[in-house]
Amino acid sequence: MIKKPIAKILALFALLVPVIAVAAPAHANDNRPVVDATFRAEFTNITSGQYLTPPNFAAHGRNLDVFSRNQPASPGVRAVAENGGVPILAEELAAAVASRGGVSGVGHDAPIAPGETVTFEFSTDQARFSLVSMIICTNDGFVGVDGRFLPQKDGRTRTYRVNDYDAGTEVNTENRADIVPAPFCGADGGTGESNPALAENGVIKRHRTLRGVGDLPSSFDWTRGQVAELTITRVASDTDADPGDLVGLSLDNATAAAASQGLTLRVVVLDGVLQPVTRDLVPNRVNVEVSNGTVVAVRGLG
Ligand SMILES: [Ca+2]
Ligand SMILES: [Ca+2]
Repeated sequence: MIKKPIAKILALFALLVPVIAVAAPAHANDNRPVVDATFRAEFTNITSGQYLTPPNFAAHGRNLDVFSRNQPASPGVRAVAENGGVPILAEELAAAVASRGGVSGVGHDAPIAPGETVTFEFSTDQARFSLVSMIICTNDGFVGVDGRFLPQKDGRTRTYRVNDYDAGTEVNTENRADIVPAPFCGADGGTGESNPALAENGVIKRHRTLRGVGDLPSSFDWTRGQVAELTITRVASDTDADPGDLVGLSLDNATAAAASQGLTLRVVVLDGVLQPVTRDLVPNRVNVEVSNGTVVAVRGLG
């Protein structure tokens, strides 16, 4: 029972190798992963009185968790939430996506005023998106998107729920002296450093908005859950490859067609039998099901 599929796989490789070897040089400069797509994000501050830090964002896979409710904030998320430390989180996310895949960045170059919308673009072959932006005139409040899915088809736009969170790292004194020294948080005072005496040692929770316990004016308060809006549009795939076109082709022709799009082909189901495959992820590999020598289904990329 086992010998037959292996023999077929070996035969398949014998079939694949010459075709790919011939086709590869023609695409030496076109080896971008086919699933790379360009996305445009629009991020709007919908408060009446709060500025937001330029949004730190990452597009990533399930192997990266930027933050999670009921979990402690990472050092980078803490730095943003307490002190507007955008570069610190940017460095943390850049290191994370460098080792785990994806792309990260900062969506703007200045604080985002009430009512202002900023637009930024990124390209990625990853499926998920996270964002962190400080509600600046708070102790450790931020808004965030936690690993939500990006639109999967070109032209599609998704609207995201952007929740307000308390990072759980600084006690909410709501005093000007403990808030960052941004002019829009009040003319005098403030600090850009974390005060150990105010360490909260908690976990990320939904923010309860301002409760009026300090000297911050109520003009900085907001309606719970109403801080920012985010939409992301999948503008276009970065190649014109369409793996769906392989269905109906003979294995030979499908292999050649895939190669012409910079893809390699891997048979994961052969005549109804699941094939043993490695679990590595190759962005420009298309996995197909083959029956009687013909591609009958595309089982995804990777
Ligand atoms: Ca998470
Ligand atoms: Ca807090």
